[in-house]
Amino acid sequence: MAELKSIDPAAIEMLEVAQEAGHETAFERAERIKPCPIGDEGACCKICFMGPCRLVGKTKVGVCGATLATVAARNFARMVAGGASAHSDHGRDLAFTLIAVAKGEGQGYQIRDLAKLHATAEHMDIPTEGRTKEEIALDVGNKALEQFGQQRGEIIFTRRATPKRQQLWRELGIMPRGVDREVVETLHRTHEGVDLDPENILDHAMRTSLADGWGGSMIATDLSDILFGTPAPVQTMANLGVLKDDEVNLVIHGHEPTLSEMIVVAAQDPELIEHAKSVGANGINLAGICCTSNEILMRHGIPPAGNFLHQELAIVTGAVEAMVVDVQCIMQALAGLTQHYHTELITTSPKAKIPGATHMQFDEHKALDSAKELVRRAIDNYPNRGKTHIPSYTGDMVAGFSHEYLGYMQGGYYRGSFRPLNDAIAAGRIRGLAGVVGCNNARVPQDEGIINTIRELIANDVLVVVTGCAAHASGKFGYLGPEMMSSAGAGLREVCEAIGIPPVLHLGSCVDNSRILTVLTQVATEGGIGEDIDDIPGVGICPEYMCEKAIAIGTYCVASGVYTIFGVGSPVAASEEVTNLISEGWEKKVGGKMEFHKKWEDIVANSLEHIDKKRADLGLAEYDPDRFGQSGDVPLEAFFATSPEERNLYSRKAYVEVA
Ligand code: BF8
Repeated sequence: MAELKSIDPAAIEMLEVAQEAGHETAFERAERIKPCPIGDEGACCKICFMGPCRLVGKTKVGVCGATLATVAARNFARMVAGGASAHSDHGRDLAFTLIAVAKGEGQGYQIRDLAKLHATAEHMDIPTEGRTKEEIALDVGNKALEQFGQQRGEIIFTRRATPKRQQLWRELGIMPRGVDREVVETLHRTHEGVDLDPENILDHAMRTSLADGWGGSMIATDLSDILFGTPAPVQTMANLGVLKDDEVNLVIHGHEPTLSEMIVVAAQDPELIEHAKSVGANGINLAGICCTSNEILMRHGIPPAGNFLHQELAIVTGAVEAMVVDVQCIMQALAGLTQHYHTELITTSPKAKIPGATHMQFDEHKALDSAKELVRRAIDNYPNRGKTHIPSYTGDMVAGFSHEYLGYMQGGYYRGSFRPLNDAIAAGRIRGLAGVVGCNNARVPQDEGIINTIRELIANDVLVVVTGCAAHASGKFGYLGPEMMSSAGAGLREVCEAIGIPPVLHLGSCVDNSRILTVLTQVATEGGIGEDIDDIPGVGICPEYMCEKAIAIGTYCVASGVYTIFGVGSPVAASEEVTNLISEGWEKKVGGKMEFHKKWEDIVANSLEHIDKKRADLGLAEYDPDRFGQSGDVPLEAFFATSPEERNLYSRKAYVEVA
């Protein structure tokens, strides 16, 4: 039974443990609670109190006369606003942290990446010559903050897009002005009785999403790099097996790197390590869940205990002394579940409290003190540990591929560029590019869509970049290790071997999808495979999306020119008009389109078809899997000889063999 819920053997094992203990998890709740079929497809309008109106059957309009398309478009736009708010508020908090550090008020923090500070300042027209790093950082922090409240003009990082794309956004009237302004305007337009034209609503949804991708998220990424360092490759392991039976396990869960960075520092404090030993533990073991995990993984190699659907399973191991959470993707169920274990659930953000959890508010001005207190608390809880069950599964992985590092690895310090990548795509060694990103969703088997999509893509010579929970899945299944070259097509494998990279590259957390925008723009700017993002043979894929943030990311990818495919099912399926507006309609406007395909096989087929079409449009050589090398052919023959059903399970078999 549990096997159908996840393809991850660690999850399957822990679900059985939870079941034996009589504890329900999201996996069972998703089975028990069927989705509301009306809301599921975008046909429920609960914007005013004459409703909620369910636009099904003969009911074609709501009490106010709103059509199904208007309702579905409004619901969609509100999802984008919700997602954009989450990413952008995260970016805003980093601006506050940078300002505090620049003023000497950010205890424990420092400006780690001077080169990135200078590069960011340059992008913001902030002078650097003859100024201290604190002076520059203060200006960068303040300029970043301005992007949120700006009322007119253009969000500053949109100038990083190609000139052609910037011009297109201006012509379409979707160039974002300020982050907060676009989000507020979405809420206004979608209030009862305001914007009732589905197309106009969806245009503004694009504008709002651009304020996220090229605004809030990009600010979050850049300022994190300045404060904590721009990632470079690190080696570690992923999955619940990273928890340790003989050490204090502190799991950090959520999204913002400010607190987790300090916890990494605190966990190395000799006094605290001694304290851990004094309570009988052999040390302090940090692990992560969700995107906070990605942040400290990318910069310090802290191992991820898993992705979104692992948060409850980590508690069920009985081996977690404290789960420290900040914001986003934190299940309320953790509070109830921790009652059955010694684990202390600790909330740290004033924005995110959970009844039943301990609240220890994090103050960035006393960051190190706060972090030490949290680590001490976890240590003090170690003697309360009862029986544990840690599954032995881990996947070896390499993470830390910032866009700066991608340039560096292709040409070295002096000649860093995207030319080798463009040449490989033009020659057909690499068929195309794919970003596989996003969540787990308890409504579909965990990791199945992500892993099978990635496996098929690399086998077909598509270079894959991953972020968010899709990156965790890739790590768990060994896809982020160089060994996976043997599963790549011959051409892709040649490139990976030449550069020394796995065929799947971990680019970071979900706000780091902004790195993908930067990479694609650099590829377009390098030349040879088009002038803009929509010319590039590439796709964006979110196989197991779960939340509004994913929809916001998908929308800014589309508005930036990317064909973006989601799995699970469409939140606007009830309206054919909206379905067409966000696919063919958006493609005509911005070159990217959004589609939803429930089966990963369809996601792969559509992706490859699109990549080949873009190759043909560019006049590039037709993709031929046999043109390059012989390496990689043997395992692939076996792989392609299997039926799609067998391939569905192939990843897991391979994983179990590796494990
Ligand atoms: O921001 S991928 S489940 S953890 S929302 Fe959440 Fe989705 Fe995971 Fe990261 Ni992104």
